[in-house]
Amino acid sequence: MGLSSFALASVFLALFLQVLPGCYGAVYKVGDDVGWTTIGNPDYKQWASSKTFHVGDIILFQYNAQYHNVMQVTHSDYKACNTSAPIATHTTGNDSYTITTRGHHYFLCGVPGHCQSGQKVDINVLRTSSVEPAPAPSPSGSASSGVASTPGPAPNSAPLNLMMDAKLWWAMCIFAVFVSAFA
Ligand SMILES: *[C@@H]1O[C@H](CO)[C@@H](O)[C@H](O)[C@H]1NC(C)=O
Ligand SMILES: *[C@@H]1O[C@H](CO)[C@@H](O)[C@H](O)[C@H]1NC(C)=O
Ligand SMILES: [Cu+2]
Repeated sequence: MGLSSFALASVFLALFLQVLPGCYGAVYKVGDDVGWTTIGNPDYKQWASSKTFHVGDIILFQYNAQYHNVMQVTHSDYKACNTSAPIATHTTGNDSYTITTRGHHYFLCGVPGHCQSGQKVDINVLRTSSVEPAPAPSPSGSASSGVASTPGPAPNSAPLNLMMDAKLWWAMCIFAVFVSAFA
């Protein structure tokens, strides 16, 4: 193929490599290696804050179903550890929850005392976040100088965010997955 079509193919390939990872949700196992438990009083607040959740990600709760369960609850029930009216209850010991909306998703263990002792987690998908697969390189160089040295809105994130919210994103995903099958 000619040089120009090679260049075009390269551009498309680069685009697909950017888009493709965002098409598949990441799987986050709550608590990582320790899982969903009260043993050792894992800090699930700290665990959640170490992650950046996106719509499409899967939250996996793995635990011994003899001793624990998973309840999705409202904010006030989360705060009060109130297990009387859960939105949903999971009891298999290997429960996956797919994030479909932005904002907070509150979970706790419904076994008496467990929520009070810290077995609760707030999965927060930031409303400002997108399913952007990778941060665009900052034109101003170092990340620490980022906001202050960049006049106006960040040049790359605004159009990307718009795109993520649109059906165009899914069209691109499907297209990228389709093309990657032949690449
Ligand atoms: C728990 O929630 C239920 C229903 O939402 C409510 O009636 C009850 O008073 C709550 N219990 C506590 C201890 O807050
Ligand atoms: C738990 O669920 C995940 C996701 O659904 C699955 O990939 C995994 O194989 C399951 N593990 C066990 C031990 O069942
Ligand atoms: Cu428990």
